[in-house]
Amino acid sequence: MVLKFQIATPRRALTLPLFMYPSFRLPVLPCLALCALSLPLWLAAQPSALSAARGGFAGPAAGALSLDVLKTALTLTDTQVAAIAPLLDLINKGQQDLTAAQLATTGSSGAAIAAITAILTDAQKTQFAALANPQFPARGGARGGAGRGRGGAGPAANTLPYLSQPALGGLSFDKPLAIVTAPGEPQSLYILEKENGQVIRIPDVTKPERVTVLDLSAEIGNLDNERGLLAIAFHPDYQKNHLFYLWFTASNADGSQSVDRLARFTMGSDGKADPKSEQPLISQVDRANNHNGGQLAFGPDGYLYLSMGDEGGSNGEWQNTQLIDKNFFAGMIRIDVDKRPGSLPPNPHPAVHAGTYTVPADNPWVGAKTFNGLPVDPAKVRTEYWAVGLRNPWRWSFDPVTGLLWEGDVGQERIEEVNLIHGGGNYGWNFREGNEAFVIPSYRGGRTPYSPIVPPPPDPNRVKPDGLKFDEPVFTYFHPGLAPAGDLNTGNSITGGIVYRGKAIPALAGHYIFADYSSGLIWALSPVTADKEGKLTSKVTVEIIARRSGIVSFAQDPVTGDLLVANISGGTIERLVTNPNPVPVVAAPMPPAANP
Ligand SMILES: [Ca+2]
Ligand SMILES: [Ca+2]
Repeated sequence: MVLKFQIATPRRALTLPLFMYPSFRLPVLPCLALCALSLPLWLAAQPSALSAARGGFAGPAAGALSLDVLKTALTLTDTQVAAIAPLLDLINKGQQDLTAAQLATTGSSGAAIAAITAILTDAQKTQFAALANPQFPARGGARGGAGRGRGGAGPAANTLPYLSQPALGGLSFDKPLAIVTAPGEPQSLYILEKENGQVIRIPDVTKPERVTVLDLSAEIGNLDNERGLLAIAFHPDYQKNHLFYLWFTASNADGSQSVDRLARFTMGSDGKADPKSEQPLISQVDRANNHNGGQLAFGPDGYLYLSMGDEGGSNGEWQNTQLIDKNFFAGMIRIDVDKRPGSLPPNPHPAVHAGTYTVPADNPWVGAKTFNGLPVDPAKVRTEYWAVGLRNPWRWSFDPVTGLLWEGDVGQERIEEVNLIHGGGNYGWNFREGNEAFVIPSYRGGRTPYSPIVPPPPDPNRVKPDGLKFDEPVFTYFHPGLAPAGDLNTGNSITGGIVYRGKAIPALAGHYIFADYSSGLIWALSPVTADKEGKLTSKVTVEIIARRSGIVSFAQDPVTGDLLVANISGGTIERLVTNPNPVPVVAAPMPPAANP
């Protein structure tokens, strides 16, 4: 199967036993090496003025750019106007309704922004940046030195005001990739080790010691690439029922195929969980070693939420996207592990361990007869789905204060994205990547989202129905080498984070903090309000606040409220702290994305 996969993605540089490799275009090893070499070179803490123009900010301020306004403000020549008009049209349309010919000739709204920038003089570029995003004055403007309007002494622009430093007394871990707390345990943390299958408990974070509470190494088996022990969540009534849930990769009964498995375990009275206490709930056969999701967490409603990737490979080639009546992939599910009165049995499916959970009756596609304008059989729908159209929703979190569900969806060719997930949301993959139309690189010019190189052949019914709209990201950033000049937001693999609710750094209160695994950039997205459909009802600002590569997960210190990260590269759990000597920053070299 791996061989087939490699054939299917001929431009993949090498087979990587590495984690979170997002695009199968760039080798992560060289990237990480470059990142390490560039440690003295920091990225500027300059938010992307232009990212708003490509729809990165979905708030009310992100309106269409007017040619008339640009003409006046930039004093455009007639030649410039003629060249810019169609490019502006492309940006403002967001590619939702462009023709195949337009897509083929212009490529993307990002390319359009770059093309406009290339047409402008330096002075015009500055003006264009300011107009494209009025929330961010152009570099050297009002942001400089005076803080960022958060109240208090905000750090100066063009510095990285925070650092990620070892926490937990410098304890080391083997490829740590999840950190969670358990209800009723105010001092403890649980950490997953990806490949040796250990669930580690730190009984008291103020006196950190490792205690292995479950060894799942015998079951997780195949560990290549993004496989392994991936996520953990404790039941809200954990103190009474001692139940917790794991999401991991394993083998099916005869060992012939890899599965993504959701299973329940019971913690024993001795503080250890017996692997034999396992009760699987879902075992989804997964043919590709990447894009296995996923985060696992109970929501404020007490239901269990779980995110799944698109099975893997690239381009959505396993044909699990934009479907609700096939397998458990490319979305987020919401299930009732307590089988409350009124919840419904799931529709039968080979992946479902019958009787182990039910489906909340208000899940968005319960009883659905259509999806994306096409008929579906309600008896065959995966009623477990809460949201769809996700590529590899690796990490996400509920903000306990606002209830908003923040998710980072890993991109493929060009763009990483932050989403606010809501029930019934469709986040676009693989018709969209970030805030652009997604056109398969080997298939440009056509509108089918399918790769022509992997059987079965594309289903003609899967051409995007005209007029179909998707939930757009809250924030996006480009892969290296693709951003317009001056946009220093970059990376290859987003790690969704958490909303900062600690006390040590008041300037970050209520900010959504997330990172890119590859570039190491860590961002703070300002507090927002949103409607029930995840649409922002307030302005948002995003800025780079620190840099640390290898971050695969975020959590909160249960005692201090500090922001913690799992650094899979360093084998450490780290803490975000104020940088006593903010470092001047410049753009750091990264390998260009090998996109068309
Ligand atoms: Ca997979
Ligand atoms: Ca999307």
